[in-house]
Amino acid sequence: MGDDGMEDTTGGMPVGRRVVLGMLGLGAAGIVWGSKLADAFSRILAPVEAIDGTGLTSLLPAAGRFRIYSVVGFLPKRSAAEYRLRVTGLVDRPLELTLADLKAMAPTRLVRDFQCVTGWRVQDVPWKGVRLSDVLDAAGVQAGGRALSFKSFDGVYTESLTLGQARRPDVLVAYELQDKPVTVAHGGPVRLYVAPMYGYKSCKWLEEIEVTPAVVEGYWEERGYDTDAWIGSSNGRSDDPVG
Ligand SMILES: Nc1nc2c(c(=O)[nH]1)N[C@H]1C(S)=C(S)[C@@H](COP(=O)(O)O)O[C@H]1N2
Ligand SMILES: [Mo]
Repeated sequence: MGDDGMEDTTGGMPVGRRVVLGMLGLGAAGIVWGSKLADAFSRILAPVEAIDGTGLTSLLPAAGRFRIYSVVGFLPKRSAAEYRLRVTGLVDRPLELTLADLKAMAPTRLVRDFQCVTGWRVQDVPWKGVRLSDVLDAAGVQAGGRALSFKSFDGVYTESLTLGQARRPDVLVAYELQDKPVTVAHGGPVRLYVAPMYGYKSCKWLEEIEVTPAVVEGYWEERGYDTDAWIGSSNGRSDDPVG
């Protein structure tokens, strides 16, 4: 199967997973598709979903697996070798971290669901990376710092967290997804993973973390989505919480 297909979320039990998906009535399509085909389908849909304000595309039969989102309508690429993560703003030591620098820091692996605010959820996804709080400690947050502004190297997407939210142990600067390097489609080489919040907080293609004196609203917040995007208690939704 492909690099972000169902089998990757099963922990080595693809058949059991398929049976469960079938019993949940998620549709034959999700079972029969090879993930290559499903991935291609997701890629074709990505630009459509990205501009779909109605959420209608989420009715298409791809439940239980990731859809690939990019608000710019393409997938920005940066190689592992050229990748840098900058930590800027109200910090004692501005940082420019390579992927090797990140991997040299204490790793954390979490297995948590991923839930998009449009309704789809992928269960038990393994994530690995560095705790955002460790990155912040390396830079040294100054007294006036209250929040973080995240920027993507797609050139458009931004996100935010308060410092309190960012320091949770289930918020990662992630370089592995499903126990493999985060693919380009999923926001690699490095993306954010904010376990307890809706997927839009998990900024893909992460290139800068700026420590700010107050929350700076991100791309989707400017378009009406909640800034404190707790799964199950924001955006008018009642999904099961994660974390
Ligand atoms: N840079 C960037 N990050 C992003 C997005 C995006 O369009 N661009 N979409 C967000 C939304 S709404 C979701 S649900 C997840 C989807 O992650 P995936 O594309 O790996 O499935 O990424 C989030 N991070
Ligand atoms: Mo989303």
